[in-house]
Amino acid sequence: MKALTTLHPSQEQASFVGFVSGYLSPDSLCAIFESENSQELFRIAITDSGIIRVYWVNGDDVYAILQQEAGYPRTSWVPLQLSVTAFGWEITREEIRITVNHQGSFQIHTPSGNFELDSFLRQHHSLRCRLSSPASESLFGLGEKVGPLNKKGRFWTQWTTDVAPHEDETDPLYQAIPFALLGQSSEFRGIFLANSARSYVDATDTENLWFGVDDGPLSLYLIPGPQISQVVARYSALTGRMPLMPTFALGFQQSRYSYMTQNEVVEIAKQFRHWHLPLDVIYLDIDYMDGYRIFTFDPVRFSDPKDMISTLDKLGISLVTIVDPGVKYDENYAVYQEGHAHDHFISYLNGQEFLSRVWPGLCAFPDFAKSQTRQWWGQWNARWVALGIKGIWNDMNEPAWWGYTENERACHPDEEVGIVHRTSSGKELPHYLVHNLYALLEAQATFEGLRHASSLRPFILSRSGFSGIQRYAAVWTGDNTSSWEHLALSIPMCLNLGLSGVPMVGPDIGGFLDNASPELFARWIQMGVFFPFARAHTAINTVRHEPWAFGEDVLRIARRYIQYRYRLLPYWYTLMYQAHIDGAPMMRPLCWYDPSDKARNIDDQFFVGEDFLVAPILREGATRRHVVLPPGLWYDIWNRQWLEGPKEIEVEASLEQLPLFIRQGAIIPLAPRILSTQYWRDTSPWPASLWVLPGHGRFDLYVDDGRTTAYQDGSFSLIQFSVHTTEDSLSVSWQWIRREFYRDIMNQPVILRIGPISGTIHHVSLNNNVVPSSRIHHAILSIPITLTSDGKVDVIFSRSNHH
Ligand code: MIG
Repeated sequence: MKALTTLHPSQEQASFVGFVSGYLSPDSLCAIFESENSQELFRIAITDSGIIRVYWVNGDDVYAILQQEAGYPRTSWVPLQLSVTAFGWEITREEIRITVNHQGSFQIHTPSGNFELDSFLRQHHSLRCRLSSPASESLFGLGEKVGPLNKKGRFWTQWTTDVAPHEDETDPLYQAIPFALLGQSSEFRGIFLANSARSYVDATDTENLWFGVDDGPLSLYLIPGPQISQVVARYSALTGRMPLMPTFALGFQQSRYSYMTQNEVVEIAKQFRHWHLPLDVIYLDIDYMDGYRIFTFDPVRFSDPKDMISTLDKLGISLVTIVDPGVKYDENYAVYQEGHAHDHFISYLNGQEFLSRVWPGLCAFPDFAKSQTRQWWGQWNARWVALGIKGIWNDMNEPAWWGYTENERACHPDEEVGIVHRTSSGKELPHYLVHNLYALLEAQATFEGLRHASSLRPFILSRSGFSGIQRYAAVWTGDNTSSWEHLALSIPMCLNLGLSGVPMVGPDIGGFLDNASPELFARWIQMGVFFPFARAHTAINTVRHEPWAFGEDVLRIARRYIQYRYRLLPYWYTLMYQAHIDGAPMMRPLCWYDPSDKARNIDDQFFVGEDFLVAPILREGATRRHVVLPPGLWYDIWNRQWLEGPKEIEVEASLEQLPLFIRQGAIIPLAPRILSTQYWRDTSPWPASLWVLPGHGRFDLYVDDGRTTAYQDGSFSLIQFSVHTTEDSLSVSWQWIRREFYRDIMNQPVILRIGPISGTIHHVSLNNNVVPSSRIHHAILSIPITLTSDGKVDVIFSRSNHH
């Protein structure tokens, strides 16, 4: 068996002795370097969006095949100009200049970021190179990692692994996203290491980063900024952006390992309604199945799933079931029979089917590298969803396998080299080269199967993934612990996932392992409703995590915050649209707006969109905390006061209170009071109201049908709202930017709530209609307006006093 080694600085072997020759292909420069014992081929190319690719081929070009299979959006490459300079060869394309020197180093200058790469080294099959990065730069991204927001100072591995994070130590975890975002003040740049074998970013030397792969090509995409948002936009254009999910994905979700009977599930649903708790989704964990056979229900405990599903539907609750990739090795089981008969499973090189234990006992594993297998899997999922199930939860997809017998230890990367995948063209790929792609390809298979079967948007939740997982799935961060450390850890983890192109993320609210205390659960749910994906979940044999499980006080707190989440759903939905359009995460670090040294290291506060600054309580017993207010004017929702940043303050926060600040000039669309996203469409306009905070600001509200893919054909609307405030006047205006979908918002009054209005404001106008001064006497001014079908806007002054 081949040893997979990771180069260590002390083991440096061959380095390049000189540049030999180069030639231009239509879209790239091929440079040939001479190393001690071989010639090495590099390709350099530039995309039309200004991303530079440095590609060092190692052996077979398997990765090209993989990228096709993984279906990244196509990038077009632009022709280069080549000229010889005194020092080496220089490639240019408009303002981008790349200098390749004799020692095999690259200097790349772009108007929005520079890269210096050198020390291209090889040992056996592993390749590495060095990027210079001043110690003062921060390192973000890298997907799902423990530790603080800034990832400098440590060695990070990308190898999808089923392991629960232990405090601040465990690496790697479930996701492998080899994307680094580097920079400081107003200069950020990104590097995507496009390789699905084990790879690493070594940031232990703070002046340099090493990028390395165990096998396959060293394929680096250098992504200029200069702003964080621009790097993320470019990176997400390269690896794909999230489609819109059904609105229930933004609702509150409840899970447990496991709800054991359908009566229990229905009971949980009724309890939510009994306690007036909004809820959109209930999850079925592995015990719903018949002997852990996927795509089956236990015939006794879940004897009438259709009845259960229709009861849930009536309560506005969607059912999502777990689907693990392991197919039980059982010759009387249809999924296994079909998979076996049609060669859908991973096998050894000699063709023998690979079997390993997971929950069902011995299992075979679909080979998602093959398009026929993806289609087959997609069809099983589509048939399953046709029962009325609303989404698929993919767990154990690193993939997790526990060995052949009880005594055998779990597989180690080194032991996975004997297993091969086969692409549709019949090409054999050793598993270790594609390991990190398993969950991505599974999600792709599921997504495409569901898309094919219906015009409803698929909902998939995945534990594992690789760069691009956002195109198919939301991600939860796996088996965290019910501890204060893990509560705090989930902020930088989810922020960095967002910066790594994955906007729809969240942890298990309350923590998975161990028992949450009432106080921890209250603090967690307060914070958790401000994460893009908000689901409470907990492990077998732990205290329950339904909101009423911790007594009345916690129930009241949970209800209040879940309700708040639901009021903000139109805001969240517009954020999801922004993520879809330009890759912007919904949950953002402070440095997204303020790249100062100070803000770059803050990871116990975060933004939701541009307007909400959340500063959760993260310590046991704490009823106050330190808050860093960024530049600007902030409205403290508890004290109802305006605070001016930049400034550091201490705030009080009883168990009921989550410190929350709203930006001046924010325009926040609000939903009516609803218990499920399934309800509002039929009963009230969307949004029901807009809260306008005095100041200067703009918000482009996005509206569509919330559940089908019609938006992809242009069936959506955008309405631009803006507010402008002077010492004594305030004006709000709005206009349609696009009006292709309006059923829910047209001709129904929407309440504008403007305020708090200071005493100095005497003139208020709405789309140039002056509000009679007799009406401007409330701290919050409420005025119903209608957005009419002809695209104009009417202000209704005749209806009075909505407070
Ligand atoms: O080996 O399906 O992370 O959310 O409840 C554990 C049972 C398997 C791990 C998932 C967790 C889920 C659990 N699963």
